[in-house]
Amino acid sequence: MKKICVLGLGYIGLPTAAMFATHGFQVVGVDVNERVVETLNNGEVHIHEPGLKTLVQAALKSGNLRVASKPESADVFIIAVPTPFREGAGEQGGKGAEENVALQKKADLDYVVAAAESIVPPLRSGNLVVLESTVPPRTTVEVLVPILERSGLQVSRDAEDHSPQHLGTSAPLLYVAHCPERVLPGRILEELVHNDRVIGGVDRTSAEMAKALYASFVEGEIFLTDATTAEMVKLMENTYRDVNIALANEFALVAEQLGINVWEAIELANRHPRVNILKPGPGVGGHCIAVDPWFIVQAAPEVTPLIQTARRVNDSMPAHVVELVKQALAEQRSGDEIPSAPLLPCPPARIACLGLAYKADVDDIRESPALRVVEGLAALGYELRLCDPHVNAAFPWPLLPLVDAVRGADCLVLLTDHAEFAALKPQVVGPLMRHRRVVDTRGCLKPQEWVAEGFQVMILGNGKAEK
Ligand code: SAJ
Repeated sequence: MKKICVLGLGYIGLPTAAMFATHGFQVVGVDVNERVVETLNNGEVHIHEPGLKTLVQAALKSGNLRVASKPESADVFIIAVPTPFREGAGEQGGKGAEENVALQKKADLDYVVAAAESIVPPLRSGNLVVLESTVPPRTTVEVLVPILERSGLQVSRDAEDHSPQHLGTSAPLLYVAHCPERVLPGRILEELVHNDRVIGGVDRTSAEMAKALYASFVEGEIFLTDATTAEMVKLMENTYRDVNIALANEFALVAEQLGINVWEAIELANRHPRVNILKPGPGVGGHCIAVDPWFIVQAAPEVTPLIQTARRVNDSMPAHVVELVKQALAEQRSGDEIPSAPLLPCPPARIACLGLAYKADVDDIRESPALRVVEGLAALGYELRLCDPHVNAAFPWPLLPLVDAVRGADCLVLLTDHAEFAALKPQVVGPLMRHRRVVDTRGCLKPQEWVAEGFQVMILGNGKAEK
């Protein structure tokens, strides 16, 4: 039985390890975080994802999946560690270029480098190393390969490579490929199996070996290319989505000024057979789409104004939501007795922020625009109550069950379209509130229902008054 060592037991590494273990491989899952190792060894799972706990428990029970804190010798190594970004000043070109990229964010490859270095000692001739982490173009060939070759083994570059460096070498070989993950949080297990995969080999043999491996459970098609193209494909997918969302957000801002409803307009525009505009919202979060476009920018800052602008448009949305909330609270209506503008004498307006996760029905708060909105509202002096039934984390403000978060509130701000929130009934929350105001940043409430219950309703991207 082939043995696979998976480095990084996060959102991608853990499901991948469990999937291989339930498809006939002996798998060692490695994580440097002792708490993750301990949790899994106790039969618990630290990530909320439909079906994952059952799959991991089955894999552990079968004996095919073991969890450890250090890598060990194997036939295949899969690196699935995070690649966060760090803020950095641009390094390229003249003064204009520097200004342009001054706020650029760059890939932090420390985890990838550390994972690669950790497998140098156990590497053996004939091993295949697969990088799944999303990385800037050329990372596989320029960063990963040189680290792996410190083992004394040479990375295979097919016989067609007649460069003097490789001609006649008899050093034992390693095979290296990039196989970017493409699964959607919330649907990871289903997409791991059914999505098509792109595999980029440092050479063709490496790509073919990786294909044979993934074909054990992937039912989608597997396409082969070179490693750098595979890196770029992955980044292009997420950048395409980011730019599309930025366009939707820009349309939302225009719609607010022009007095039209962007949600209605997008729905109608999408009836065109070749148009598919995504949804506006409070911004783009998560560990992928808000991060990956910067990896392309970092590789080519001078020729990526569109990608950079899209990032900035999406990053500007939380501040826009704060403005909407201020406006909603500034509109005094008959029956309003308390000061609702920020920083007025006590009591300040009380806001219930519904949703902290970066998107619906997940527990992940990484890069979540909801948190930026919460911080912006807090900075204005509002009294905040937070609610997110999926999230369990510490915040400087109380994280409460829905009823407690809503009780006594002067305004609800819906930040994440979790199913629980989309199904909220104004008849239920209205009587608990001090004032009936709601700001919907996801366009998921039915405004007429709320207006009928006496709510003042504000919807991001809707410039039409809801009456
Ligand atoms: N969002 C909008 N409007 C939309 C769609 C999304 O504002 O119409 C926001 C979401 O609320 C969220 C963010 O964008 O804050 C990203 O959510 P998402 O569901 O679009 O994507 P992710 O980050 O959960 O997963 C993406 C996926 N990539 C693509 O769809 C091209 C997934 O397939 C990738 O595997 C994943 O990134 C990754 O790991 O790279």
